[in-house]
Amino acid sequence: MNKKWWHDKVAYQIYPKSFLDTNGDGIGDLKGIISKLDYLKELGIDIIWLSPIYKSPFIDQGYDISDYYSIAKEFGTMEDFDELLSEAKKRNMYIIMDLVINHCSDQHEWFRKALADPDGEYADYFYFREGKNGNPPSNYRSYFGGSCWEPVPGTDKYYLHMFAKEQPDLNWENPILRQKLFDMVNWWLEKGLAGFRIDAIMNIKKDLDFPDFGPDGPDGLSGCWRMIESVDGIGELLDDLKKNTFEKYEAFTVAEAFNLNKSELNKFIGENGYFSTIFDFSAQCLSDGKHGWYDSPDITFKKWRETIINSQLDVQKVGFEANIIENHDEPRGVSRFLPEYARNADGTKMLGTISVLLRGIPFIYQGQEIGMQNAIWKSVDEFNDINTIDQYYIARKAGLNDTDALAACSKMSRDNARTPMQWDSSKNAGFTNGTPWLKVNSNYKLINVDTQEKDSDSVLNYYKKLLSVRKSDEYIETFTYGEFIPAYENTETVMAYYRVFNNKRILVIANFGKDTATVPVEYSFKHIILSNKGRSSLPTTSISLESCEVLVLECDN
Ligand code: TEU
Ligand code: CA
Repeated sequence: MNKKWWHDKVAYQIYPKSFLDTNGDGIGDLKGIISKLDYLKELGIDIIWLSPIYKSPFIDQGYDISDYYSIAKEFGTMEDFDELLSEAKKRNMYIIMDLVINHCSDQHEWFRKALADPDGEYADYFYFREGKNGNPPSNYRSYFGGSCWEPVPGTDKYYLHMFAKEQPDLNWENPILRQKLFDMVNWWLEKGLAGFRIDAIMNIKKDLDFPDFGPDGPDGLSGCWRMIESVDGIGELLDDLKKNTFEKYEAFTVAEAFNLNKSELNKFIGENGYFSTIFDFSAQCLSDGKHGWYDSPDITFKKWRETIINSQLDVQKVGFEANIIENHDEPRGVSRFLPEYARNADGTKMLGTISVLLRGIPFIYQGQEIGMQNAIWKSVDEFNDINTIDQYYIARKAGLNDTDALAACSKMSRDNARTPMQWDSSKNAGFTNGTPWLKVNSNYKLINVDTQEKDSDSVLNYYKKLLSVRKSDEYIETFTYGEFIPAYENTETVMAYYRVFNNKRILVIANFGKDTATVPVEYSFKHIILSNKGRSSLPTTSISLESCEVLVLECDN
């Protein structure tokens, strides 16, 4: 395998709106990010992914871009952005941006021009289609509810939007549009960007027949995702994208690509794949409900363990996946993957260790390093997210009362990860002097950066150790390239794996159970690399792990 510059890096996702506000408007900004670069450097971060910071009406928090070449005024200016790039560079850190090219905002000039002349060239930047017998062209439900088709005023046509109606889908079949997108990507790469996280990329290839599917909900519609799941030909588009942009710059790209088959992995993330890496969402997908969040199943430990293990085994034959426990679309990992008795500092460290030492690129989401948790939501009015509000009404329509619908949304809401970053125990968790755009989690006095910096035993200080171990001269190759070998799979509560490279073998082992778990030693141990409970003596014949205990051990290979 040819080594790439990003193979051994650790990444961190910033959700700018909720990171740090420096001018009191209640919205995080670029100056806030710049002021925390040293914090991130010290944590052990190399690559920073910024969720969208482009000009936007913020219908979907910036995932609706109205100008790909400007910075949203809420976040600052292009000068601020250039400063961020150069300050990151000084610290040997890399900035990647979100690339949202399946759709743009309805306020983008392309879409305005398309509406102004529905038969003109800009209409062909989008999917404008005639209706069928007074109905939309097909029966698709968008991800955020309602039909995917919105009437084009003054015509008998509709335009396609797989997300909100303010997010019209871009027509990737149009070579002129493609070239404009490539030019834009190259413009940012020329500026010194290290790469992109690529949004909803599986959505760019449509079935141009737009066939109807059998209804799958009481609204009589069928999820639009069925169309993209059943169409071929995305590969050519992705290859074209890569060859015209990323490849020339050795850019690092991480795609949001759901539902890939094993057999497609090589094309996506193999040596000559379309992308550097893709996120492993397999554990997140375990809570997909059949009809929505209200029927989302609980995740059992065994299912979660099996899912992570299978995914690691499949991917390591091919390339690298990006490992997460949470992101801006998902609930907090601690609240989701840990049983209630484990949602404490030890459990948080344990979950972090298992995730960060997997084979692949670790992505840490802001606040994960201090163990931020889901918020307690008291009313649907507290949510801001378009998706959450839609899911609340889906639950109500399915017959749930307010309390149960709210509980379903509280468990799954994207706003759980979007509450402001908890910096200290002062008002608004030190996030803003003004009124935060989304409420601060009420636990901020217990969980915040400042308190944890002062406590040598904190989650934050543990994460620092964890990342420095992963990146240490001694172990970096093992954790980067080492084979992943699952261990103790037949136990009830132990999640464990070896990482093996050349003459080094490391065991990562954790007990997710409520009681102590004991397993026999398979390889004798040399040295404890990491322990979340301050263990200092090496296990000899058996390993007994307390509840929520994790150990990283170097073995005699
Ligand atoms: O998410 C795309 C995506 O995966 C959604 O279909 C997802 O299933 C949905 O958000 C469930 O909550 C990306 C971004 O990460 C998300 O924040 C945006 O809202 C979306 O694209 C549209 O740009
Ligand atoms: Ca601000």
